[in-house]
Amino acid sequence: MSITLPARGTAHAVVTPADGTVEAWVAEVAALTTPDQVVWCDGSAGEKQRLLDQMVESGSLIKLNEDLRPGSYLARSAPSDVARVESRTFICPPDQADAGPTNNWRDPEVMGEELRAAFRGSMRGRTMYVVPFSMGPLGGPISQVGVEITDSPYVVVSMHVMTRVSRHVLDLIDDGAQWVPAVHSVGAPLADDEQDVAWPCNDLKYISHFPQSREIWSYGSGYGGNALLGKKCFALRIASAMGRDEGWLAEHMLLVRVTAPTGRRYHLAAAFPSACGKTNLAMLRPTIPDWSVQTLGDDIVWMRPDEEGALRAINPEAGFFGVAPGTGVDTNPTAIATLTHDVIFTNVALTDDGDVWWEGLTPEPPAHLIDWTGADWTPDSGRPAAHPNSRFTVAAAQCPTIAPDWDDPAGVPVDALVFGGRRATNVPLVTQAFSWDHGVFLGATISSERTAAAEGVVGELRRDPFAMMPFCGYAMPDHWAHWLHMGDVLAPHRRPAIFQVNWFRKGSDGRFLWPGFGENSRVIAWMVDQLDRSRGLHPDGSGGDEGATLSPVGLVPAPGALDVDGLDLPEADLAELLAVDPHAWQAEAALTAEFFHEMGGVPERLTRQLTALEDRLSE
Ligand code: GTP
Ligand code: SPV
Ligand code: MN
Repeated sequence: MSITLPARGTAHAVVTPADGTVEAWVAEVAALTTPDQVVWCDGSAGEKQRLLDQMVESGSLIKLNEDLRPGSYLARSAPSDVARVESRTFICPPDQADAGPTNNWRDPEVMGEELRAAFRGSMRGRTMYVVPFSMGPLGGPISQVGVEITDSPYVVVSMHVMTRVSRHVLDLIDDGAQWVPAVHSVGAPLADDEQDVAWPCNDLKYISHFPQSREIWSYGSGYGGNALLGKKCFALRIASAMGRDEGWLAEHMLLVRVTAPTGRRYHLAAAFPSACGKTNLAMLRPTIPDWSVQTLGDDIVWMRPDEEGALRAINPEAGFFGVAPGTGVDTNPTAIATLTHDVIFTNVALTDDGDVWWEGLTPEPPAHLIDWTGADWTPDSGRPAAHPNSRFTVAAAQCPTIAPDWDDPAGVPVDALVFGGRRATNVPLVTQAFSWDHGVFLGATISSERTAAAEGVVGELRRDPFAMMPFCGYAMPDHWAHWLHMGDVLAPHRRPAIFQVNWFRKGSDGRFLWPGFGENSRVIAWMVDQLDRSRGLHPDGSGGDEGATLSPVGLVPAPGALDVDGLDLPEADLAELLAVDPHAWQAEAALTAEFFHEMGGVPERLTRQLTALEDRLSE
């Protein structure tokens, strides 16, 4: 039997298994954390149901009304454990420079020591579950496998939905597949006869990543990206470092297939910061006739150059962990249709008839609810009934717009890459990059208003390059260099076009200028039109740029090129949506110069892009 150690033979960070086997590693983790029992999971429906029933029994899940929301459950977290904790997220390569200027770095040996102390006895009184999982279809050429150890049954059932949990993963590892060991504990050991709480967690938290040994150790939180370790920890932070080493990309992106009225298909991968509309765009229902969108993924994309020099993409996840508030029939009817059965809701409100509610689900709130904290709520309570970062966990397969081939291991060829953020000012509704390098510059300089998906002041503007600020497992400027390099590897005629969008621009009166949601299909249609032109496929027979006009920040739709037919959009609003104010942009460019300076080590190809922008602005 041939077995490879997770990181090409690198020493483990926290425990040292006798050999490279999963069994030895599990034994070491059990010796450290001292659970009552160890259960190896198989990913079966029976296993999931047993755990769900057990959690209902113990009071950590509420079973929803079987007639209204079959197979569905509500979890309420501790009020201190409601989102990712970036301040306690650590990237621990041996050399601090590899973590870069934006990550919290700790020396791996020091972190190993701290983690050993935290995890010692941390599973006492609990069951330790061993969850073998695949990110991407099992055994696929772009897929990767891992094993999560957790003492949280909520995490196990969530992993069932979000990843492919299977014993076959262990066979792949036996056959030599590289694998990511991931250890999670809620950090709440139980003394003899101590009664458990509904949502155990610890005020002390560690979300620690070891890119060199490709290990993850997470302590103290049971929530989302902190605890479902296949998601942000593996599929973004560890995978981005793998991608740097192995020549691929792991990105915070949605993935869709757009079919135009011509019948031609286009694949778009789009990066937006957390809670900025990836799920909405992934499930877009076009408002313009004869266009359709199929969903491939809503949060993470892995992309690799193929033999033809195209960029092939998969969604490594198997489910959606989506933001509930703001999801309603008007904004995302597809999500509403996805959520009719077999959903785990976390931190939404409970209705009197045993169903769920959140702000934005219906225009009028019910007269009475139990809010996400378990307290009585009425519309005049003066606080939201659902937590702003409340979420649903649901299988991708039950989304009505899921592409029939969404789990094809070979993935899809990407035609366009899109970067976006939440910007009330300056950033136009849509722009196209002049070149790959300019597109990488757009990605590198995204800034966005903070949302409730992580701790921090909501609304505050922050840089979020590639929407990866919280998720890049290595130095951000190196990530940009890697993107530049990937562009060089791709065949010029297969290299995706790059766009930037902003659905969130506001008028001076504070309202959104763009209707958004399904109407975003109009912007997609313009992008597709641009792709057709560049490929000589446009009906007017030209490969020219009649669809676009030059602005200092990129190509913007030419007058009349963006289809706004039937939209109640005043001419002035459209102008404002596409406007580029040179003075405001000079200030943006100055901030970008400052940002690049703070980052240090910015690739010269990007500083040249900044200079070119400054030149265009002063023309
Ligand atoms: P993560 O799962 O946190 O990575 O985020 P996400 O990008 O998938 O977030 P999601 O799609 O759930 O974004 C939800 C928020 O974006 C809600 O507040 C929506 O109302 C808002 N949103 C999404 N699309 C649009 C849009 O086109 N216009 C406007 N104004 N808001 C939008
Ligand atoms: C995000 O915050 O970008 C999410 C949710 O997708 S979590 O998985 O909790 O990170
Ligand atoms: Mn996300």
